[in-house]
Amino acid sequence: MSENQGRADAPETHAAGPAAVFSSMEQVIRKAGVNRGLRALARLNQADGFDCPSCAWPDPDGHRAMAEFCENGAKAVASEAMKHTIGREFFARHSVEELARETDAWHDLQGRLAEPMLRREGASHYEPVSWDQAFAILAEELNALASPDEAVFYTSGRASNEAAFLYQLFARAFGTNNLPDCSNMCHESSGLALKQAIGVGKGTVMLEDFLEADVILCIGQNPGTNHPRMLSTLEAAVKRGAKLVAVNPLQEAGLLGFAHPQHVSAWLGRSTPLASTYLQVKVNGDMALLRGVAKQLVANDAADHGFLREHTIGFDIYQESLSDTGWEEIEELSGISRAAIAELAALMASGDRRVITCWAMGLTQHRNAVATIREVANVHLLLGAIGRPGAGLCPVRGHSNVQGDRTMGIFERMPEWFLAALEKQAGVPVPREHGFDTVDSIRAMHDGRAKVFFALGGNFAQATPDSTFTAEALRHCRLTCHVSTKLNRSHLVTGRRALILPCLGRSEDDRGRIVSTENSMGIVQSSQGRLPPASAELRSEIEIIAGMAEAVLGDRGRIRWRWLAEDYDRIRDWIEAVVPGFENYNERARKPGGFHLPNAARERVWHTPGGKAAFSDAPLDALRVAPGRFLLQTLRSHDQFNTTVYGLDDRYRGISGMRDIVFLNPQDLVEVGVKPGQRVDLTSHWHDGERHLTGLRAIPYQMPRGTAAAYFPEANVLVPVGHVAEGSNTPASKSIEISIRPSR
Ligand SMILES: Nc1nc2c(c(=O)[nH]1)N[C@H]1C(S)=C(S)[C@@H](COP(=O)(O)OP(=O)(O)OC[C@H]3O[C@@H](n4cnc5c(=O)[nH]c(N)nc54)[C@H](O)[C@@H]3O)O[C@H]1N2
Ligand SMILES: Nc1nc2c(c(=O)[nH]1)N[C@H]1C(S)=C(S)[C@@H](COP(=O)(O)OP(=O)(O)OC[C@H]3O[C@@H](n4cnc5c(=O)[nH]c(N)nc54)[C@H](O)[C@@H]3O)O[C@H]1N2
Ligand SMILES: [Mo]
Repeated sequence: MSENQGRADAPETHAAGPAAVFSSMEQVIRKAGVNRGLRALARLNQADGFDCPSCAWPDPDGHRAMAEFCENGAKAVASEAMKHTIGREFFARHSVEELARETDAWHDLQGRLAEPMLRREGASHYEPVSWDQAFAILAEELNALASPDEAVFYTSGRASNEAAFLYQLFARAFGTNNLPDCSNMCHESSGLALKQAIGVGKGTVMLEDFLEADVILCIGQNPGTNHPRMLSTLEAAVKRGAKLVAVNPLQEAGLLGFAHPQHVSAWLGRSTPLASTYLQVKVNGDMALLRGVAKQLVANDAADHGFLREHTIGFDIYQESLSDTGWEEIEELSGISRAAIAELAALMASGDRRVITCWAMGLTQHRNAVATIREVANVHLLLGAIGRPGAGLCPVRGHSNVQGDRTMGIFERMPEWFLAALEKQAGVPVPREHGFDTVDSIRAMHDGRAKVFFALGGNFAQATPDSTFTAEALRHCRLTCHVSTKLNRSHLVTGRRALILPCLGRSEDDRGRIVSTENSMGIVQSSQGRLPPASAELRSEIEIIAGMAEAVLGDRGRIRWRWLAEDYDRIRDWIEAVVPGFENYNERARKPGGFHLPNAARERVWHTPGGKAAFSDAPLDALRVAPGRFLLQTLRSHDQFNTTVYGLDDRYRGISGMRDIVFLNPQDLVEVGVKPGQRVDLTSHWHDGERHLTGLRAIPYQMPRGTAAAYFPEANVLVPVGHVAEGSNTPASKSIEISIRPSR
């Protein structure tokens, strides 16, 4: 099918292979140039190089291949290492209004931000501003607030540990815990569910566990696109005899098979089949599926009774809720047959029960996300599949340092022990009242309770729910300020005044200094950029935070910001003094391969209120939509990193040259009354009203009836700001009730 530009062909049946290599090299050379691009790739994820800015999947401990990166890591580096820069001439040529009319892909192509820019009140264009003037404006606006709580300090997950620590220290020394971050929209539900269930908000497995697992579940995750390096791990596990079970409404190529781009066989057209079982669950049907698995495990008397007795609480009540749940309900809500569920339960209980469950946004972005992830934990507790080799829980993080940022205190609700330790180390009072998370921040800006918005990275205007409402919120601010590497929409949806502060990217030389990051499995490693900076005006994030802190706080608090920022070892010494697990930080961060942070649950020590791992007996439910309506999930294409759109292809799903599409079951197309490729209008429904997205092309795809899928961030206009996961306040970006009709 094709219309104007854009084509939909049959989806692929495996991921990577030679096409992945061609696609990444093309991007690298076109954007960064042969020299700069290949130099960057040579240092990517090497022990003495820089941490890949794409995903948070860990690097192999021992041998590293010469090219330890994937297609999408290469695209991320190409985008960051671009040789083109945009400064005063660019912004003089284009008004803010003009720039706002361009697409996200166009923004990314313009090049690296080169110098600090200011949009004055009422001005149509940005103009250059000196760093000192920029800091003075921040000081003027922040110090004019009636309360420090009228400021919001957002973080995206690329900030290094050192930058993140200094940043939260500044926000708290200034007097607020308003530290929302991208995690609030991402794995917040996992963090909360795991904290409740096992006492730590992180996963419990290491890379080596994948080499011992018998069964690996991959639920609500598309690793072929979003964690491509994970495919080599899965391939090795499957070749060794482990079974991979995929749970996903869509058949994703990266779960079906893999052709390792560094192996000759892939170039000969051979791939390794991956998932041996593929359960096309209904959107939001996972809790029912997992409860069905648990019910069957108990019926088979397959529970690990020794583990239950010694390590868990709440099993009795949970067992009652299992018997109270009927198979009909389980089948109806999950869309999976009882027989298939029984088979999965038998597989998981076979042999030594070395089971790993991996998951990502397909579980975290639903109203009942926390309950669903606790159901994952329930199943693992039943099997005793946690805290032993080859078994455990594996939330697969998104941004490369999102986990580290949280460890560093980027969180609106840090626990008392952290705040007390920070206060002691810094010698300044630290506020205790909880701050705003992402959704709260949007509301607070919208209704005037927050007036200054500052972002360390990210693209708040585009990543958040209800783009129209969020844009209004940002426009209500007195000042919006972004520390960024690339132009994005958040620079164009401004408060009364706006600043863009351009910073070094991870691939660039920061006068020889190193920073560090924590990956998805709790390994802390150093990262050192080597490329010459894209512009001489760029500063490191740490220098920018210190410059702002000095201007805003002056002598208040007596923290020597500049002294800390001069030598990052000093910041690491402070981190060591505040955060447990960072003993000899400076020395250990410099060791090749870094070091592991302690993880009590991995040792079967449970830091929960009851001192044991806890079952959850949350009532079983799934989002049901009104008759004739659809459940829409928003997902990533293969050619984007979150809001950064590299291109218009979604190769594995057979899509080229378009993003304005909605995937539907072929029979549902008939029901809506449209042909493949015909335009439809979507309306989302929530009790606060309706939102619209018009003119999407309907693309038939093998997926459960009644469900739909469209791309993030274009479909964010449809996500209601108030429809969030209970407990974690994460926007339910995968559970949007919509109606569909042919465009007129
Ligand atoms: N190249 C690249 N890499 C990335 C990113 C990127 O944008 N591009 N983003 C990074 C970030 S921040 C993150 S958080 C991760 C995101 O990684 P993913 O979570 O893999 O990203 P999504 O595209 O949101 O995919 C969600 C998957 O969940 C499935 N799904 C949706 N709803 C349900 C459901 O109800 N049940 C189940 N079982 N499945 C469901 C979708 O079909 C899809 O396969 O990737 C990180 N890595
Ligand atoms: N509908 C819907 N919405 C979603 C999601 C979804 O699945 N569906 N996913 C959610 C998820 S999982 C996440 S994590 C969020 C992501 O939300 P964000 O983290 O806010 O968004 P990104 O697109 O990752 O941010 C990209 C911008 O970061 C800047 N940047 C890149 N590298 C650096 C750097 O090294 N330093 C600095 N200072 N800036 C840098 C660039 O200017 C770039 O434009 O979006 C969420 N929103
Ligand atoms: Mo994320």
